[in-house]
This record gives sequence, C-alpha cells and structure tokens, in this order.
Amino acid sequence: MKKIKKPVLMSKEILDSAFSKAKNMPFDYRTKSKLEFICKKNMKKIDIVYDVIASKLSLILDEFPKINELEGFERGFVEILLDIDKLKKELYRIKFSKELNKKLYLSCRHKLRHAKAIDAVDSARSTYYGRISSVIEKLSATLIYIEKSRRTLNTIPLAKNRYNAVVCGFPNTGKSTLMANLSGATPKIMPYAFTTQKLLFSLVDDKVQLIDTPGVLDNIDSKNASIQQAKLAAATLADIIVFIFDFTDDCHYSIDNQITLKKAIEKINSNMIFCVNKIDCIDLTDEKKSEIESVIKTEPFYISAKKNINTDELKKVLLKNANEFYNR
Ligand SMILES: Nc1nc2c(ncn2[C@@H]2O[C@H](COP(=O)(O)OP(=O)(O)OP(=O)(O)O)[C@@H](O)[C@H]2O)c(=O)[nH]1
Ligand SMILES: [Mg+2]
Repeated sequence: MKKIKKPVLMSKEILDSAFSKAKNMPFDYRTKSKLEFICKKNMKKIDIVYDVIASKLSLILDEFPKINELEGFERGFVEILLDIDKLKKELYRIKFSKELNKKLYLSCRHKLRHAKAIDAVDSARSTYYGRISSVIEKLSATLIYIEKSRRTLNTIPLAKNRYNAVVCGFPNTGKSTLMANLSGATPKIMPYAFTTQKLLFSLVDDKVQLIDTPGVLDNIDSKNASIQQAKLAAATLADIIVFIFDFTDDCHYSIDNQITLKKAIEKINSNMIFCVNKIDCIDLTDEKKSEIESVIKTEPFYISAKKNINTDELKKVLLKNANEFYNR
C-alpha cells in the first residue's frame, strides 16, 4: 500500500499555521478610504486562513486511501488492523469540516464586501476566526485517530510484485530463526511461543520476499488479529508457503495438531514446501525419517535453522522458483 508520508497535523497546528500566516502577510495597498483599506486587508487575511485550513484538510482526504476502493490483500489488512466504519466516519468529519470552512468563509466575505463601517469589518472577521477555530478544535479527537490510523496503514507492505514465500507453522517451531538464517534479518527470537505478533518482511538475495508469520495453533479461523494476518498472507500473498514442523521431543505441540494446521493452510493455498526444523536435536535415523514422511506424506527439507544445516538447499529452491517467477 502506498505510504502516507506526511503526518496528520493536529488542531492547534492547523490553526496556528493559518492564523500566523494571515498575521504576518505583507500588505501595502493604496485605497481611497480607511474603510476600504481595512476591508481589503481583512479580506486578504480571511483568504489566507481559509486557504491554509482547506489545504491542510484536503491533504488528509487526498492522501488517505479510498477505503471502498481497496481490494484483496490490502482490504483484508485494513479490515484486520483498523475499524473501517470508524475510519470512514472520522474521514467524513474532516470532509464536513472542510465544507463548513467554505460556508463560513463565503459568509464572511459577503459581509466584508457589504460592510459600511470598520466595526462591521472587525466583527465579520472575528466571527469567522472564532467559528472556524471552534470547528477545527472540535476535530481534535478525529485528527488524533486519523494520525494513529495513518501510522497503522503505513505498516501495510507493498508486497505484491515480488516472489513471496510465506513461512507458516505452529508457534516456537523456528520460523523467525529461519527468516534470520535465510535473509540476515533480525526478528525477535525467543524460546517460547507467540513471539512474532505480526507479519515481518525480508529479502533473500533481493529476489525472494520472505514473510515471517505469527505462530498459529490448529485454529486458522480464529478472530485473533495475529492469526488473521498469517492466514491473509497465506491466502493472498504467498507464491509459496514454507511450512515448518517441529518433531523434537521437547516441542509442546503434538504432531497431530501440526498436521491439522498443515491441512487447513493447504486448503487456502496448496503451493507448499515442508521443512522439519531443529534436526540438530533429533536422532535422524532412516527409520525416523520414514516415520516422519509417513505422517506428513511427503519428503521435507530436514533443516536446522539455528545450526545452519541444509538451509542452503532450501534457499536454492526458493531462488530457483523466484527466477522462474520473474521469467514468466
Ligand atoms: N535447537 C534448535 N533450536 C531452534 C532451531 N530453530 C529455532 N530454534 C529455537 O526455537 C525457539 C523458537 O524460535 P523462533 O524462531 O522464535 O520460533 P517461531 O516459530 O518464530 O516462534 P513464534 O514467533 O512464537 O511463532 C528459539 O529458542 C530458537 O532458538 C533449530 O534449528 N535448532
Ligand atoms: Mg517468530
């Protein structure tokens, strides 16, 4: 998703910027009367205040993605990370305030044009200043929410144009360790479950975009936001899924549960390769291998992400697939 670069200005910043620009504007008109001079000067001031406020609010509306036009991966992500209805409502408030600014400004301009006395000019200008200040101050909470949403939206990656390998599996199986091994990234790695809470992106030799996912137990349909991110990546981003098993004796999760997850993910995206990790802790006899292969129904890569065993073989396959993908 396109990054929204400019931070959203808060109410005070918008008003300070508008009023100080109006206050410091140069003005050296020659007029026939004092009234005409004051009218022209105040007209110019309110033009500036109107323009600054309108352009700051327009910038927010223009920069934010049109929520209804989002599709696929991006739409899914926005739905997981944000309350779409609330975001739409808050953006509408900004649009409404922008329209109100125009109304108040036009009404003030009309009064200035027809003012018969200096008092009337001052009163029209201060009414506009007072009312637009109150409108923008009332946007405070909205602007805070929109800025928070901007930061969240900026975490949604530009992910579609690369060959994407999504690393999935139960918690603590070594997904992040594998990502660190293959790409040199430095994800958090801990000896307990649920360390990774959101998708992490890295590159392998500038060709494969490797996506580390939060660990999923056997319920891929959970409403938990971390699990939904993993599911969304598997469903809409993955050109291939690298599924990691942990067959070590001290793994807290049963093989049956890991197979249940494998099957659930296979239904979403069947383009998978399999790794049995932590082979530095397994006595990998031929007997053990055939036991494993009878359970997972295919020959996996036997690797140790931590001790760097056979990970080069896996990397070669991913790079070969990526080259085929780019040559298509
Ligand atoms: N012995 C051994 N330990 C490993 C290997 N790969 C990972 N580990 C250890 O397993 C633990 C979990 O590793 P992570 O990479 O954080 O696992 P994860 O799958 O990303 O975990 P979550 O993010 O919680 O889903 C850490 O203590 C790692 O050091 C391996 O090949 N051999
Ligand atoms: Mg992890």
